[in-house]
Amino acid sequence: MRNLTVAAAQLGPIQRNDDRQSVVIRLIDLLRDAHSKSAELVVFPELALTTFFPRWFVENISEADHWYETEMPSIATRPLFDEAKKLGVGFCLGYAELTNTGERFNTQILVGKDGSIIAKYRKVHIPGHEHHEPNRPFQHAERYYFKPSDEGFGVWSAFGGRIGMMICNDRRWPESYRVMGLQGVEMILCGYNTPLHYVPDPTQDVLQGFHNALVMQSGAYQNGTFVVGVAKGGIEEGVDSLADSSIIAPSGEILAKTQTNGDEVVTAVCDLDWCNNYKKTLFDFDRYRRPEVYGRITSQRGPKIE
Ligand code: CDT
Repeated sequence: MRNLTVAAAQLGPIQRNDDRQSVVIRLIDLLRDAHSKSAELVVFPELALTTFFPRWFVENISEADHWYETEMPSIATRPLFDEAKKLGVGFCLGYAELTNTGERFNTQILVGKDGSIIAKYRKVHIPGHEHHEPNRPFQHAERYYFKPSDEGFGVWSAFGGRIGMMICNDRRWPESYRVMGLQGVEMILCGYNTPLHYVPDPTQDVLQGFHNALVMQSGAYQNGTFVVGVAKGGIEEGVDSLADSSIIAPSGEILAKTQTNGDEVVTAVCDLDWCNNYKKTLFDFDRYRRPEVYGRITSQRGPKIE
């Protein structure tokens, strides 16, 4: 047995005027709650320090600079790092990153029990649109605010296992899980902000919870890995977002799920050896995969009808 107790630390909404200090106080409260439930690793959502600012468009992107972090830990987040180190718990945190060369990424970090940054992941699949779409009830201009990362999906030896990261829309793409599966991933950490109203096709609105569970449970099962999906849910600046944070086993079963759409912690004891029940049987990649017939997956982007 290789037990790792993980916490999904869901956030309720962060409004536009909530400053970093007030958000960090909430994160520390969640961290303490998770620690009291024996968590060793606490997973926070995507863009966990600010409101989901891509819902607004600004003509000059530098007007949005204040939503981004230029260093980590920053002055505002230092107390979270200090508290985690004091308690001896690791955490995973999503935030907007502005690099010193002016690049903007949707980023998530993995922090060890000693407070040091083990790994950084930058979102690969950037959804939404790049230009202002004034007819929408709200914008989803992630493609304006974030550059898609070319660094891909890493997996790191940490917390006694093989840990990978992805962010929100990445969870809808089977390639995200598989690239990590091929590096022996045992637990994937994923923060998300998912508006319940999908403007391009509102027929999907009532299916948001179903689709969220569908992709993460399938990805877990098909790659023999735990998946920890963590929401920023509730009504943020008038936009209602999915909660349903969950911890999913390599069997595809949900081990723990939040019940509210506010700040809430759920935990599960994850035996990482459970992954081998799948990795060494049905999904023994070395034995059963056929990469020689999967060429189209990496050689083309969209469908080619011949
Ligand atoms: N944050 C994020 O990636 N959200 C998307 C919303 C749908 S695309 C407008 C998601 O896949 O949940």
